[in-house]
Amino acid sequence: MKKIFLTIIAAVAMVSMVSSCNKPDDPNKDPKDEPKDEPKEAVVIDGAFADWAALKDVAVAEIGETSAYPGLLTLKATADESNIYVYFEYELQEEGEDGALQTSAPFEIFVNSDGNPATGGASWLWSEIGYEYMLECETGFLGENNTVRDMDDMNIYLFDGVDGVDAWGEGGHLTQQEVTSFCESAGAIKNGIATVEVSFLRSVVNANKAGSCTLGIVAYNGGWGTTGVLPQGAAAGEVALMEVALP
Ligand SMILES: [Ca+2]
Repeated sequence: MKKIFLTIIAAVAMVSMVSSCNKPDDPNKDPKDEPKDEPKEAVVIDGAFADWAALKDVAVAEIGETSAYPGLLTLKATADESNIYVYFEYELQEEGEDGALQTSAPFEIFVNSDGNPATGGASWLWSEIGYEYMLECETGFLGENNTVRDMDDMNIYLFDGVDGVDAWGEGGHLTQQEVTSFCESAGAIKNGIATVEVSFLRSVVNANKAGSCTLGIVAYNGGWGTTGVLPQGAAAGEVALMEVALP
């Protein structure tokens, strides 16, 4: 009986030792490190493109067999609660008489952020547009040594002219917006084809409501000659902008 009693005491002592080591909270753990319930971004802007291939809800426009502006090959776009994401593939074009490839590639993204083609600016590039905002990368996506540069100098313009008028026509007007840190970009160039991904905040183009917007992209060479347009038919101006669902 005494032996059994001692065994029980030993067992109780062991259990209490174990429980004293098993502290409920780790004092070295910062509560700020706990994962939060923030929604996961639809696309990570890192110059790797597997996440685009895996997207379920993505809008796509591709170049046709005949095109007056063949530089842009593919345009994709998607959105999550915070951002609109744009992906494009661009084949570098010859520039000048010596046949050398372009060394500068500016581009613009036109966003009809209310989805209504009757409001906002017009353009010769698409049949229905009504864009509220234009994002412009004046320096372009080409970096040194055949790379895609970080486009932290992208500008954003509000069309605040007369509805249905071209920005450079009578009654047209663009106002540069005083916003910074609204976009991210990354990309890579392989065999003369640049693949680029850009994201920008929905709030800066006033596309906060669920529904859809439409957008299109135009690319240029160093002399601002138009080299690529998507969406595009056989010629620019034949098709409407591409619709992107906004969750
Ligand atoms: Ca509009």
